[in-house]
Amino acid sequence: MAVRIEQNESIAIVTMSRPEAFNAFNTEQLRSLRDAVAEVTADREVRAVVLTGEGRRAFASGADIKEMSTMRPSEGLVFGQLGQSVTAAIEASPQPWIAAINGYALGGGCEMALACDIRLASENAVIGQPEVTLGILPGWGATQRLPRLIGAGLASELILTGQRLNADEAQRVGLVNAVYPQDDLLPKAIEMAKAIAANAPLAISASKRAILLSRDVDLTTGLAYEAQTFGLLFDSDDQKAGMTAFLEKRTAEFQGK
Ligand code: CO8
Repeated sequence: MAVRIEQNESIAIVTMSRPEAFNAFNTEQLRSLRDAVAEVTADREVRAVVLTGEGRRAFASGADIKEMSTMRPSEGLVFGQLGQSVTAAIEASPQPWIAAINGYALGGGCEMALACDIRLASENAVIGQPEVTLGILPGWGATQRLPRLIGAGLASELILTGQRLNADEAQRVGLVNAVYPQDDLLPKAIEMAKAIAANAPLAISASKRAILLSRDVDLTTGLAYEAQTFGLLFDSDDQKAGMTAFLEKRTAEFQGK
């Protein structure tokens, strides 16, 4: 199976598995990831998702260079749109996604991580956008998401030089939040996912949406959206459950309603 989904309590772990090519995305692998994203997104039992790569060396080494090497413009467009539909689906998912970057995250691999809400890395991670060294540009969102994450100057340097960052450099520029030894990465990502999953699901997905919106709108519009959403959450059972539990000095059980 090219993309595996495992359930761990209310967490889904999605593993991109094409180890013979460092988990590179050919069309089949992209479709498998698209289907996996759709499956976990539709599963109301899943409250947070960890995305990682098979093995100890790669998260994903990017789009499949062999498959791309013979593409004509129309095929490149379709391939680009397919990859963009996956990154868009990760962002549109109500659950937060944590990328556990366990090795190479290059090109499209980095772009999948950029579509996630939070990025953690192993000490051996190598992250970059080497597309211009291949005569193309990042096609699954890095020209748009990377500048929004780390600023236009640093994003330009990474994309235009094709330079690869090690884990510490990636953390320094804010591309990843934390760096762990390889064996600790997945447990740490799962721990963070479970901490998120213990919170109110509607509040989590509303927060995710508002944070994503902050990239695209001015402050006044964003604050108006925040206030509207804040008000709407008072119509949820979870708001009553959370505040009642606080007042009764116990832990809340959230139903996502
Ligand atoms: N595509 C296809 N095969 C790959 C890829 C890849 N991206 N990466 C690795 N492989 C394969 C190798 O060809 C090799 O296969 P084989 O054993 O059959 O020769 C196998 O994986 C192992 O690779 P290496 O022998 O090269 O292993 P190393 O440890 O020496 O190096 C690296 C590992 C550093 C990951 C190296 O393989 C590498 O640099 N790979 C390419 C990384 C890259 O440039 N990625 C960006 C690709 S472009 C992209 O992602 C664009 C996204 C947007 C597309 C939009 C389309 C319109």
